[in-house]
Amino acid sequence: MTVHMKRHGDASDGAEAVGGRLSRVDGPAKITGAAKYAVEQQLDGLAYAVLVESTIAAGKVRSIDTEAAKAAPGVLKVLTPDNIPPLKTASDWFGTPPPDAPYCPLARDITFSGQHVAAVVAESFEQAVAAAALVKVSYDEAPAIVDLSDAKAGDGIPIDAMTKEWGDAATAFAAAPVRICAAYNTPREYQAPMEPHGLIARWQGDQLTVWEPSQWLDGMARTYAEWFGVPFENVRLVSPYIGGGFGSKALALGHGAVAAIAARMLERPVRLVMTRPQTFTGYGGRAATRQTVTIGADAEGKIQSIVHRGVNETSIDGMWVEPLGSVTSIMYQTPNFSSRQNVVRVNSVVPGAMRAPGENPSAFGIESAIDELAYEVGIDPLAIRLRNYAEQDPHAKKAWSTRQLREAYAAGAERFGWSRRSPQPRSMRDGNQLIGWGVAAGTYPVRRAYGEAMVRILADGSVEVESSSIDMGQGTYTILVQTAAETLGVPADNVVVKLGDSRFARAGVAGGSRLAGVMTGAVHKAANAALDELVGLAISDPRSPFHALQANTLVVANGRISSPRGEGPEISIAELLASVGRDRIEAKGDTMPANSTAEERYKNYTTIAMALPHTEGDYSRYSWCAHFIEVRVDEDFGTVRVSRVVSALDSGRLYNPKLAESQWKGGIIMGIGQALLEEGIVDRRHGRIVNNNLADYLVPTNADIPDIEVISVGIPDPHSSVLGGKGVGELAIVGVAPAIANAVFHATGKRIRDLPITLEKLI
Ligand code: MCN
Ligand code: MOS
Repeated sequence: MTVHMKRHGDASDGAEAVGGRLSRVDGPAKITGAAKYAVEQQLDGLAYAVLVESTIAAGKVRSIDTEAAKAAPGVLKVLTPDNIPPLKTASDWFGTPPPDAPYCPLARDITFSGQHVAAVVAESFEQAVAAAALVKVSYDEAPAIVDLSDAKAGDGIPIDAMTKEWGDAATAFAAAPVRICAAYNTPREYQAPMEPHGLIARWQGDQLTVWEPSQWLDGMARTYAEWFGVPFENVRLVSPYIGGGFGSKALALGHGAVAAIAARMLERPVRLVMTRPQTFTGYGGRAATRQTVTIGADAEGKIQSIVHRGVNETSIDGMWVEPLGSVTSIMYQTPNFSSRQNVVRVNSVVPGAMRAPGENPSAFGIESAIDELAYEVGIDPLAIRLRNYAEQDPHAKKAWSTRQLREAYAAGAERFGWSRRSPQPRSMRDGNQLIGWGVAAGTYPVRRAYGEAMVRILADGSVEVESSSIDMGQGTYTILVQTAAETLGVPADNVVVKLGDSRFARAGVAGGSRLAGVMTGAVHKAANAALDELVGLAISDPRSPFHALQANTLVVANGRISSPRGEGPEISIAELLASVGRDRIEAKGDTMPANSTAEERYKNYTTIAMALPHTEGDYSRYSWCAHFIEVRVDEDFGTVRVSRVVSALDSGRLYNPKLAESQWKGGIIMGIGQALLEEGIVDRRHGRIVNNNLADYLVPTNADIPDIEVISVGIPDPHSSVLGGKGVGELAIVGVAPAIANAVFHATGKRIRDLPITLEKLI
């Protein structure tokens, strides 16, 4: 019997072109285990490092007793702040020149519980774990500010750059006939990627190779290079597969510095993998936030004024701003607006990026508040959104590049059956279950940057694409296969995309949902350059059967070249290359302005300083979505289950609808977790995260997730990217939590303004 393994979605159904539903080309490698993740590299002489962390949240390390650890079997080195070489401070992700100060990834001054204070390196992982338990650290403990609700926390530091104001919001609010004022809280949340952070670092002379899961190889390579004072070119990052990042794997972190220092000191490759609990303190999750949203409206629900005040936590010595006014300032038309934000320092690791930082908690505030306004005025929550629809960007005062939000409301409402909703809270039920229907909108800016790619047409007619960009599950490999296949006119099976090595053509961060737009543009450009060269050879080389034909009469399709007018033969790309004596065509293409300097190019790939503002020029660019969600609340137990989700989304043109839908569903699932389950709980005595593992920090499982329906309402947006797409990866999480909170209100009559919506808040 012959078994044909046909790739699902092939040329016959148009799946291979941009916009087709080609299945993930990296899928088989992942399913069969052939995909090698960073720390799975087998290297000769590998040593294993294990971190020792502070057990207090504030104070000083008085002493570290390493004697017992050093004497333990297999131990090669015990690293403390006293015996490791100082590094240089690296520049931040804007590329701001760093202070001329040493950087030490092992701390003497403790600002949070779980801070790295020492590390043990041994011949085996087990020996390192055993010896790490023997390191004795004594402290002088100081009082800690455990979180935002701590009496010592104070009002914090105003972040003036976050202030957005127009009109006179206070006066307009005072004069408004209908007023809403409510406070909304979101807790600490964690990215919880399936693959924990970790790396293998190896030095060969002054050359450093780092195998590490990374959303940004070139940015992280820059940081390693700056820490160790070696040229950028000396650092190679390798990260072909990544088990999820969700924002947490974009930057080089302290544990990476520890591993690289150990590798240099021992002159051996060193592997360091975080334990799951360490992933809750080794880097930051989403900052806890507090917001007050005040809306003044007329009796018909037309908004006159919005006043927004936000606070997010940051660490004692680091700065993280979670822009809470981001959605508040653009979602609805308002003549008067004021948004301000403070940050409060608490004894925590510096918070970080987690899927749609800023927009996500911001939408919880404004999209809950607009729902409250709807009930106050007595109109439908969908109708009030349409009544206050922003026809242009109310803050930037520019036209939207594209905004299919009205279409999203219409398509989602129709599919969900919104018109059958009974408006009164507690008016829909199924036996013991109260049923609630909620709606909320979401948005995320289109972040843009320049990209670069290498495209090679090889002697056998196959195509190779190389880029130091990455695929952490979003689908980069697949959409770049589609882009190259379509642009060059070859079958997708003939295209191999290589990612995840900083030796390849440079790439910026896979963050802010920008990579797909950036990289499809770059590959399109490089592939076009390769195609031009191929066709040029075909008509100019005397050995070519197409010699002296017009370039624009040649057609390359399905890997074959022909003249539609029947002049000359139809031959394969391989045959053409053979006829002209070439073994490859190679074209590097980028979307940078032609006169860009080497320094600008370096900056473009290694910092975010060259990113193009989403309100650049005449347009304001955002992706949009509307979520319609049904919940069932058990009247006796207060348990909430999401039973139905219909979301309509505008991400512009989709490069691959199958993958975009999967991204959107992933975002919605994370949003369900945020609404109902996720909360980092701080031990008030020790400032520790209590639920620092996946048994206690709950993320949704299959049983928590109903059927989710996603509908694309986007149209190509030429202002957002080369191929017309807008961002996909982060959009769909935005608005899910408020849609659920709004549905819970509709079901129960209880407004929960404090995430997550757990049963004790409903009783
Ligand atoms: N896509 C599309 N059409 C578009 C845009 C995108 O079909 N117009 C599809 C493509 O399959 C593309 C994917 O959506 O690969 C994501 O594209 P994009 O929105 O540009 O986002 P990035 O590639 O920059 O990915 C980063 C983004 C972010 S910032 C987070 S956080 C996040 C996310 O992607 N983390 C993820 N999605 C994730 N998905 C997985 N599986 N794991 C993560 O850690
Ligand atoms: Mo995504 S949080 O911008 O990596």
